[in-house]
Amino acid sequence: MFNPTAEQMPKEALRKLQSKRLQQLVRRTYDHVAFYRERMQEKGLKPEDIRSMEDLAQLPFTTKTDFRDQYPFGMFAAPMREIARIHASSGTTGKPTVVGYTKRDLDVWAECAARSLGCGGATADSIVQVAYGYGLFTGGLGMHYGAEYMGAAVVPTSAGNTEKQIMLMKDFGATVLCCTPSYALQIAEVGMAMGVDMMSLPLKSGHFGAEPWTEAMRMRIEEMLPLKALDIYGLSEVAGPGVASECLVQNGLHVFEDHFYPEIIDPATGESLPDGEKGELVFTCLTKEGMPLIRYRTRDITMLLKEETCPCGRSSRRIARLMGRTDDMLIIRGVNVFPSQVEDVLVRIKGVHPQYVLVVDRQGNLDTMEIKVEVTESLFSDHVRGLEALRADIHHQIKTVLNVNAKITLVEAGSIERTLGKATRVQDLRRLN
Ligand code: DLL
Repeated sequence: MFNPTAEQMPKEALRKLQSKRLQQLVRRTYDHVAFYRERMQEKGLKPEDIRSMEDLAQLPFTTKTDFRDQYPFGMFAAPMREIARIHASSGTTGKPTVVGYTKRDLDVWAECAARSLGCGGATADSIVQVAYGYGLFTGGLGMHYGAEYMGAAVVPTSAGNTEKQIMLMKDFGATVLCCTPSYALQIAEVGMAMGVDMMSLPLKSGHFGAEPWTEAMRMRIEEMLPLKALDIYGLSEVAGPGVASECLVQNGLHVFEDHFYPEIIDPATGESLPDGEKGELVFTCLTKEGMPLIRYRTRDITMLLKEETCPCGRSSRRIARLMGRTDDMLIIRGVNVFPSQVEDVLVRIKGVHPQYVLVVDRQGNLDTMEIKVEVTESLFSDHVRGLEALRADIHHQIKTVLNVNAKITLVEAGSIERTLGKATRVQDLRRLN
């Protein structure tokens, strides 16, 4: 464990620390960010009204739209001379979300990324290959500084150049791999095609995140690479990777809640939901200086696991694997579908590669969904009957599990475009019409 004092802190001490930090946060934002001051004034709140975590619910939420309205630096609480780095998350439409970190924020983030690596057993002896993209995206630099903070040796390959990536992984003896789960799968596939015995590499843990993935995908990755595939979560606005991480127990992600305080709310009403109920994840950044956040609505869907101690000894609360985002949810003829649910069905079917695209369209007034999915080469070169049976099986399983009548198109292995970062799983043509 990288920081046992913080990671095993008794609940009561943690609660006290959080309350103290919340008071400081509210004071700081009230004094330095006009946006927060106005919001608090609208509710008739003064910083001294917030004395403990029990008072948090009185504070208003912050949304992605608020960020856009304050573009680029309106949410910063520190002057530019104290801002040490700026990241931006790729808005698919319009302006990106801009985040500023002070030197101390970067240290906290690196420490939390180091805790995440420690969750998989990494130590100063580890060789950490960082195959997340470096740049405005927080994945590369986040894990890079986390590994350095831990004292491990970092191999900053970034994403891409996959064959060289595999050669270096083998020659340098990387023990830890950090990348998106879809890219981990691609590394495994390319390695096999190159004739590298991937299962004989000295890899021990993989820290995969930045996009939704499933238990079934974890099984696939662990069959192809000799590592424990662990889920890591983060978002630029809060800190990049290292807001929460799975440990080797592989049952939920520990939230580093001495810095990032989680809540789950009903996305429709904003009401707080009890542990064990699925809803939207909300974060309050208790210690951030550059761009503090109060009750930030992430749009990510998960739940806080019912409190029970984790065998790993960490005391912090855990969130379940993320299902997707409220804005990823497709509504097909009135049925709610997350791409991760489709993945979960596909990955379990023999002969299917977990590479797929969902094409959603509208014919007349009716929504249609086509699932294009890759199948193994041998099946493709087989006679047509094998393919027909597979197509019928996928159709049946999607209908049974998701209650959606989807058109299934089987395509050759390798024909769906690979991305180096976050995979693009949906083409929603309805938005173009
Ligand atoms: O994706 C930070 C990150 C980098 C996390 C590397 C983990 C590993 P953004 O680009 O700002 O930051 O995107 C944040 O990605 O709100 C989620 O919707 C999604 N996301 C991140 N991690 C996971 C995960 C980084 N483990 C957005 N499972 C978040 C599912 C994830 N979705």
